Amino acid sequence: MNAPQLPAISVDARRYWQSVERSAEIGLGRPGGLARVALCDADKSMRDEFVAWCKAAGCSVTVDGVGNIFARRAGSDDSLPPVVIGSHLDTQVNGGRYDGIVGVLAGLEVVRTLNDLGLKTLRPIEVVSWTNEEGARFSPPMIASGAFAGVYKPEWVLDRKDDEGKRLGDELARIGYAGPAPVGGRPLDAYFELHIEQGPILDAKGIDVGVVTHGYTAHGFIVEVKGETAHSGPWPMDKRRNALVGASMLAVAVNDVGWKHHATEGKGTAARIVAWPNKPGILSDWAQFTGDVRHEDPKVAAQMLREFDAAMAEAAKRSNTEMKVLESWTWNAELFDKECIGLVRNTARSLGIASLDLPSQAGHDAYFVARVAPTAMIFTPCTEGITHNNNEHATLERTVPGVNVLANAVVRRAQR
Ligand code: HGY
Ligand code: MN
Ligand code: MN
Repeated sequence: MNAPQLPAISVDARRYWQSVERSAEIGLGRPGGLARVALCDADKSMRDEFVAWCKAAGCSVTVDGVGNIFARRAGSDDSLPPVVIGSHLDTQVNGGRYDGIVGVLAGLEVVRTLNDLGLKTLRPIEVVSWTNEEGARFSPPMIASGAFAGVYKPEWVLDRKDDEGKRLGDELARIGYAGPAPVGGRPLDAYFELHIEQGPILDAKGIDVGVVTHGYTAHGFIVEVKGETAHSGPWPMDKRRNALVGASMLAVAVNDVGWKHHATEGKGTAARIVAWPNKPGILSDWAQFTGDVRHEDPKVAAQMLREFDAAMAEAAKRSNTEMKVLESWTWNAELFDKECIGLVRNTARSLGIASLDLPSQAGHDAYFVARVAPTAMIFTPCTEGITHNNNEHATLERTVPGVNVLANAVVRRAQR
């Protein structure tokens, strides 16, 4: 069914970067950063802006039941499954202005460039912005791409609550993005995600394009700790059941597991502790601990999880509390598609753009989409790998080569 290959295309760098800079004005956080957490008012403003841009570029826009936004550019044979480009527009609480955003807006720029050139691809092209990739407000991360991939049920996603008890589904309705489209269950020809590397390698090596060959396996968990309130003063140490102490022991334990595997780039993260009553003068009888362990080798990641589980049993004993894993999630990306990876690598070569194969240590929506469609990722440099921090930095000059590789790889894929 192959259609004739189209000539190599170049995106409009200035226009692309203006869109990135406009996004950087919506949901300001600390100086230079963003705090555009999922489904807040700023996320609504950014969604509205993105939808307006897509419609102005002639796309039809649909929103699914968990707020994923799909902007579609028709193909000459519109019955064919689309080639999809995507990432996320929500940010961490102290987020940067590039994480996720450069990928969604790269997809929009591909559409705009094809419009400029009057080129029609055989297959439709869609640009997607996934809801709540970060998981900063609603846990777990990547929840909406997970629903699209059938990993989570939409009802379960809609019932997730934030720290104020607000329900994800209600917040979607409040901002006008509780969409009518079914969540997932439709074929995609392929999915490509451009994302900043969130590591130092490309920046340090002066290479502008990363070909992501695989992802680290991550095991995330939320542990509930139950104890007993008591007076901080008279209550004897040997009778104490302080849930805050139990959760703190878990924080140290996951950090120790990370250090134990540091030599092979293993990571152990203590991400969050909440406790009640968490007040002076009284011991806490409830706590929740969130963390994760990660490793490039799935077998070592599993070993790290076992080590954490053993430490949890020890911590429960030492703190005289009850501990239970409330929730857990696993990401890995050995599922990235060899043909799509090869297409990215060969496209870079044909454009004379140097590239480097490397793994992803951060989780991405592509990890879940890879379970339902051939998927590949393209990394672009971020300065010193700084990310999830308002000092996250990227440049037009070192990002646009990746956008051109994306554009040409997608067009080639959309012609077959
Ligand atoms: O946690 C992660 O790696 C992703 O950024 N949510
Ligand atoms: Mn991201
Ligand atoms: Mn992120």
